[in-house]
Amino acid sequence: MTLEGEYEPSPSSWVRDQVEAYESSGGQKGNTLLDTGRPVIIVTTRGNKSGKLRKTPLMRVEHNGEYALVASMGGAPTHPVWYYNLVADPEAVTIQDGPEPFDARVREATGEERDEWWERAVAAYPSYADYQRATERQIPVFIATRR
Ligand code: F42
Repeated sequence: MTLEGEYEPSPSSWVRDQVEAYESSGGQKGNTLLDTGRPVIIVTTRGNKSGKLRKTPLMRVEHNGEYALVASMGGAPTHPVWYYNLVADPEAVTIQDGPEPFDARVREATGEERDEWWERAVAAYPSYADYQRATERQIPVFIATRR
């Protein structure tokens, strides 16, 4: 079932603005990370406490119609909150990569599968490797598949 509910914009103005630009232009604007020119997607999750919809731009890491969602948060010591939202409900997720969002489900990658996706993630956005070196936690990688 498509994710429905009240949207609570991010407290970070640059994240909020990027989501607004992306959605209002059908992915024509706000579709890269700042001046890197690297593409982003918009991921919607449900807040695991508030129940509100949270929208998070993430780097676009796509392979055969599936996507990696990399919980890097710039190499911060803790996981981003959206990581916990997805752990709480792996089916409560939509992804927008272009004009229309689609419903997805996620699973956290482990072992060889994570290694393969990590390589793709670093190819798409090399700074992920720096982020992993900057933190002691292993950066989680979800694989998102269309429902
Ligand atoms: N972050 C990444 O981790 N990986 C990426 O590849 C990535 C790319 C990227 C590209 C463009 C861009 O603009 C941002 C990018 N970011 C990337 C940053 C990303 O968009 C997020 O800002 C970042 O990962 C932090 O995620 P967060 O979920 O921790 O967001 C914080 C700032 C946030 O919104 N917090 C909310 C708040 O109000 O403080 C809470 C959101 C929430 O889900 N709350 C829950 C609820 O129930 O509503 C519960 C909260 C709780 O207390 O547990």
